[in-house]
Amino acid sequence: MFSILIPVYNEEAIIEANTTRLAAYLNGLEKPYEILICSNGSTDDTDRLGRGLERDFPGKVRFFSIPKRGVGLAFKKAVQEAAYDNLISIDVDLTTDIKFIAESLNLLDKYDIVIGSKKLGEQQRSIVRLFISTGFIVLVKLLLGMGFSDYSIGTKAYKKTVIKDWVEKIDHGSSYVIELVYKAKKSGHPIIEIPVFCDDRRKSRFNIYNEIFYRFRNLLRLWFTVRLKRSD
Ligand SMILES: Nc1nc2c(ncn2[C@@H]2O[C@H](COP(=O)(O)OP(=O)(O)OP(=O)(O)O)[C@@H](O)[C@H]2O)c(=O)[nH]1
Ligand SMILES: [Mg+2]
Repeated sequence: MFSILIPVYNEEAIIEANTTRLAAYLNGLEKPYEILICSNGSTDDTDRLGRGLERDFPGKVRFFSIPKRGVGLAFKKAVQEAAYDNLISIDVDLTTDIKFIAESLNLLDKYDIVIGSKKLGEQQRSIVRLFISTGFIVLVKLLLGMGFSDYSIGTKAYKKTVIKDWVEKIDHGSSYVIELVYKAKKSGHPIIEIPVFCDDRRKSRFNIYNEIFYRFRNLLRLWFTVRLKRSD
């Protein structure tokens, strides 16, 4: 039993076809599931199409649209609404191999977080994005001593019972992944990282410069909080 969590923002071009493809794959796994799609008030036709998907896949697809911007808020809403303990987060572009879903589902029997890592697998992404994510991974290692190699929002799996209290306090943007992984690691929860294969050459929904500034600021904030606690 599992819940698939998908944040969407202005995805009218792909939301229908990709949700349909995903549902076909999930039906093949022969386990109860639900797909929770959450938009932050998209300005294109995403919300209308999302509600249509709810009607087309009754009991399987649920769609939410929340007015406040921020992918972290969409994640929080989906976690609060999820019916199952196994949560798997993926991007709607399905640019990362969806086999991650079956693999992570098995691993959630033993682990509380499964990190799908593009760096351990293979990735076709722009040089700029590769460079920025590598820089971020190095900084996380330096500042927090945490050596995982993918903190993007997609292809991550979580036990809801483990993260649900922390999720109430996560930030509004994409930094929630690092916050949750850090808290889980610090409290001794088993975490595993596995390779994923990604071919993502479309333009990102995130503004790359805002994202760099935002992620760096939040990483420093987390580092600072950790240091303050250590010197208590
Ligand atoms: N709800 C919501 N979803 C968002 C927002 N921004 C992006 N998304 C969704 O987040 C997912 C990932 O977005 P992408 O544009 O594919 O991100 P990416 O740059 O390829 O991601 P990386 O793997 O980090 O390189 C997609 O399903 C987007 O629709 C947002 O502000 N709110
Ligand atoms: Mg993408």
